Amino acid sequence: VSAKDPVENEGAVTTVAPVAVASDGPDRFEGGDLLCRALAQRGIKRIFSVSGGPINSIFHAAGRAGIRIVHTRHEAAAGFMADATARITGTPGVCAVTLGPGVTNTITAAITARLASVPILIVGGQAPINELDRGAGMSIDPLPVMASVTKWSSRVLQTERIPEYVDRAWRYMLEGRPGPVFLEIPVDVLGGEANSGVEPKTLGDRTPVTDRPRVPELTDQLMQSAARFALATSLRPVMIVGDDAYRDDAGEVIRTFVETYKIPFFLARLARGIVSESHRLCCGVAYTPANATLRTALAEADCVLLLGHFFEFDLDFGSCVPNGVKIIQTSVDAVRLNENRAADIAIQAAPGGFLSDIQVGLTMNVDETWVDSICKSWLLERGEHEQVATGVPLHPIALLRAVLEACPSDTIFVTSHGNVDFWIDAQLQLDKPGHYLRAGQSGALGAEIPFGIAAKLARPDQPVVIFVGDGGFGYHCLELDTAVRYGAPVVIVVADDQKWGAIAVPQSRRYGVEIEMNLPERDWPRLAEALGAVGFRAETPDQVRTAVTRALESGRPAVIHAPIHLVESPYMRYISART
Ligand SMILES: Cc1ncc(C[n+]2csc(CCOP(=O)(O)OP(=O)(O)O)c2C)c(N)n1
Ligand SMILES: [Mg+2]
Repeated sequence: VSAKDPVENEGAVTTVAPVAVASDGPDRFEGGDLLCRALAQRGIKRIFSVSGGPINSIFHAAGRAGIRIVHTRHEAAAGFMADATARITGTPGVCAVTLGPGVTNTITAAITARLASVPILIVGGQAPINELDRGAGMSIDPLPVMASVTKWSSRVLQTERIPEYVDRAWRYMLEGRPGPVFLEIPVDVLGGEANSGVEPKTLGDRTPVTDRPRVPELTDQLMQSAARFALATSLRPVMIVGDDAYRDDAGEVIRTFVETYKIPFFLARLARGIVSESHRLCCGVAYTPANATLRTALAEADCVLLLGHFFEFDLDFGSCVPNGVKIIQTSVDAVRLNENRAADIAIQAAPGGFLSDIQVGLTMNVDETWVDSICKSWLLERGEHEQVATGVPLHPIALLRAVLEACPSDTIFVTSHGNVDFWIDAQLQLDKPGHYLRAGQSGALGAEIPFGIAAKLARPDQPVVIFVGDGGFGYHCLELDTAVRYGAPVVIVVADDQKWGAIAVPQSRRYGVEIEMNLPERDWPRLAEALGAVGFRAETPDQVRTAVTRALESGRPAVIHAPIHLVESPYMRYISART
C-alpha cells in the first residue's frame, strides 16, 4: 500500500526516545519494548488487541513507545481494524492477540487481508517455551493454520531477536503483492529482559526500511512493442483497473491515458475511486455480476487492458472475454499473470510505469461512436436503478441517495456483503482514492464496523459512514462500545429487510421456500443508546437525511436504523444463476 498523502501518512519513521533500563519494576525493559519500539520506528501508531496474560508486555510497552493500544471486543475486529488502517494510511496495520483462541479468532481478518493484498502483522502470544506441546492452557500450535492464511508465519524464540523478526515480517508483508503475516512470541520471550540497544543484525546501522521494494521498470522492449502494437491496432479497447494501481498511486497516469486515447474504463477493489467514477469514460465497477455495461463492453471489445489485476471470480474467471480478443495484462505479482485465463501479452510491471512507457509514440484510432455507446449504456443502466427506487420501505438505492445527500464530500464509505450492499457498492461513485472500504474478495460479513472505526481513528476529521444489513450488523455491533471508548464517531446505517436477504432470495427461487431466513426487527437505536452511542430510526428519505445530519453533528458514534424493501440486487441475481 503506498502513501496517499505524505503529510498525513502515518508511515513516517518515528524516532523513539530510549527508556531507562532496570532489571525489574515498572521501568523494566523487555521483549515487548523491543517489539513496540521496532513497530514505532516503522510508523505504527496503534495496536489493535484483545488482551491476554501472555501479551501484557506489549500493553506495558506500547505507551512508552508512543503507540496507542485499542482494546476491542473481539480479536476478529482487531484484525479487521488493522486491515482498514493499512488501507487508509498506507502503513501496515498491527494487531496483537493472546494465544490459542485469540489467534484463531483473527483468521477471518487474515483471509480478508490476504485476498485483498493488504499488509497486516498479527502478533500472537504463546505459553512459555518450556511448556510448548505439553498441553498448557489455551495453547495450540497456530503456525500450520496461520501459514495457510498468511504470506508468512514464524515464531521468535529469543528476546533479542524480536527486532530482527519484525524486520523480516515487514519484508514479507510488503514484498511483491502485500499481505498479512503472523509472528508468535512466547510469553517468556516477550517478557524476557532485554537490552535497549538491541538492533536487528540485518539492519546494521541503517534505519528500518518501511517502503515497498520498487517493482522494476518494464525494460523488455519486445513486450513493450507488442503491447503498443495491440493497442495501436485496437478500435474498441476497454481498460479494467485493479489493486496494483492503488498501491502504485497511478490515478493521474491512468486518467491522462484514458483521456488521451478515449478508452472506457472500469475500476475494481482497492482501485475504486483512483480516477473519479463520475468521469465521462468511467462505466462503473469492474465486476461483471454487477455491471451489464461491462459485460456488453467486454463482449464487443477487440482489446482488453487488464491493468494491475487478474481474471478473478467477479470477472467470471476471464470467460467474460470472448476468444480472439487481444488481452494485455499487467501485474506486480507474476503468479497472477495468466491466472484463470491466458493473456496475449502478460507483463510483470507496475501500472503507472507501464502506461507511461507504452504511451511513448503510441497513437490509437479508437472507434469513438462505440465508446460513446458504452458510456451511454452505463448512464442508462444507472438511471434505470434510480427510477425503480421509489416508495417506502426504501429501496436500497433510495436509501443510498438520501444518505449521500447529507454527507460531506470527503466522507469515507464502508459497505458490507449483503444484498443491500451489492446495490450500494455498484451505485456508489467515488471521486478519490482511499475513500471506500469493503472486505472484497473474502466477502466476509463482519468486517464493516471494525473497518469504519479504524478509518475514523486514522482520519478523525473525515466523516465515516458504514452501510450494513441487519444480518451483518450482528457480527460486530458491540464494537460500537469500542468506538465510544476511543472516540470514533462513525455513522452506521443498518439497512433492515428483516432477513438474511442475499441468501433468502436465491434459496426461495431454487427450492420454492425460505428456510430460517427471517430476522425479526430489533430495536437497534436502543442498542446503540445502551452502548453509549446515539440511535435514530429513519423510514423516509427526509428522515434519513435528517438522521445522518444529526448523527454527524452529535460527534458520537451513531446507528441509523432504516427499514428497507428487499429487492434482489443485479449482483446476487447474476451470481446465484451461475451456481
Ligand atoms: C462471514 C460470512 N458468513 C456468511 C456469509 C454469507 N452471506 C452473504 S450475504 C448474507 C446475508 C446478509 O444479510 P444482511 O446483512 O441482512 O444483508 P441483506 O442480504 O439482507 O441485505 C450471508 C449470510 C458471508 N458472506 N460472510
Ligand atoms: Mg438483511
